[in-house]
Amino acid sequence: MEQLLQQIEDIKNEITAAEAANAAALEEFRIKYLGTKGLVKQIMGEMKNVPNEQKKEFGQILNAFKIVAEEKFAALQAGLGDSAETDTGMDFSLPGDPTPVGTRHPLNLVRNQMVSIFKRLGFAVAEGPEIEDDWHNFGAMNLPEDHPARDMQDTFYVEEKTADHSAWLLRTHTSSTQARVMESQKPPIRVICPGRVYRNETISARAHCFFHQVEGLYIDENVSFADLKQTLYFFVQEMFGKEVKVRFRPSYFPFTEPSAEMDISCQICAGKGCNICKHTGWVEILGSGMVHPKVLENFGIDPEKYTGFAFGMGVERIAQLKYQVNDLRLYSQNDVRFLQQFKSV
Ligand code: 2U9
Repeated sequence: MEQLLQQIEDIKNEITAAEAANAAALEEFRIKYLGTKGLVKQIMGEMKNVPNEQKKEFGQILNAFKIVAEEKFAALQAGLGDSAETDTGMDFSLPGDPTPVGTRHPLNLVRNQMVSIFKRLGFAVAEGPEIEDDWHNFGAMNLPEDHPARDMQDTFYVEEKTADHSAWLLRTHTSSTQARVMESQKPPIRVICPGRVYRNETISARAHCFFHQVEGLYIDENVSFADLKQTLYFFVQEMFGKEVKVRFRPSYFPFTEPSAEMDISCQICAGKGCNICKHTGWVEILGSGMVHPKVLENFGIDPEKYTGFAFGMGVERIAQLKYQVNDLRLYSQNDVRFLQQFKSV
């Protein structure tokens, strides 16, 4: 006990005599005496060795000791002045430059939401290459050799067509990825393919040379058009809310038969009529249909045994309806005034 009191007295004297010419010396003082492994903490730790009847008295001595160290630190700090300027001439007390926090791109937000809805229905997610060959993009999808979509005016070709009609191109839909899934898997197949696709269009508010799709494919025994309708109805209810109404219109795609386009009640005017729905109360959001038997045959799948449905939709279109984005160019201009609006989404 005697020895401990003498030690405290010595340290107190050391503290009283201490000086700090700069911020570094001040920090050294703090670490030596007040830090988590500092002398004040060390001495405090001796409390457990003090006999019970002396604990009260020793506690008071310890407290006074701690206050001496703290007050000296405050005095040294005050002595250095407000700026806490160091030898390096840098003022660490100045507030830092704010780092702007980025936001998720609206197309990523909507794509993620779409993917998560279909995942809940048991769809797997597949991604594939953006540079494709003629077969996976067109041939396998039952697009005839003279189909206008294959025209240079509609498709970006990376390489000229060769004599055997093979060519490299930028995929015009993500169906090419579904083709790759069908090549490597046997039914049942339940997959969605999100991704960027390219079309040779003049850029305007309503058209762009690239956009994003989510396509879906479900092949199994006894898959019916009723399954297609219910799946897509579930999707729009999750995406736009339970109040949404749907209608199907007959359509034509080379890769599906029968084919249908789906409209939903206009989310902007709740079906009353506005510019977005051209005063019809309905807006088209996707194309769909039963997979054409020829497409199944292309992958060695027996159309007598298996049936399937497929659908495709544009992510930009869904985002437009959800967030009222009326110019496609906004998605790729990287204007922070546009992007920051999706901060809290
Ligand atoms: C396989 C078989 C069939 C995918 C489908 C559509 C209908 C469709 C468009 C919607 C708007 C493209 O983004 S968009 O311009 N898509 O209308 N897509 S059925 O059909 C498939 C896919 C894969 C093996």
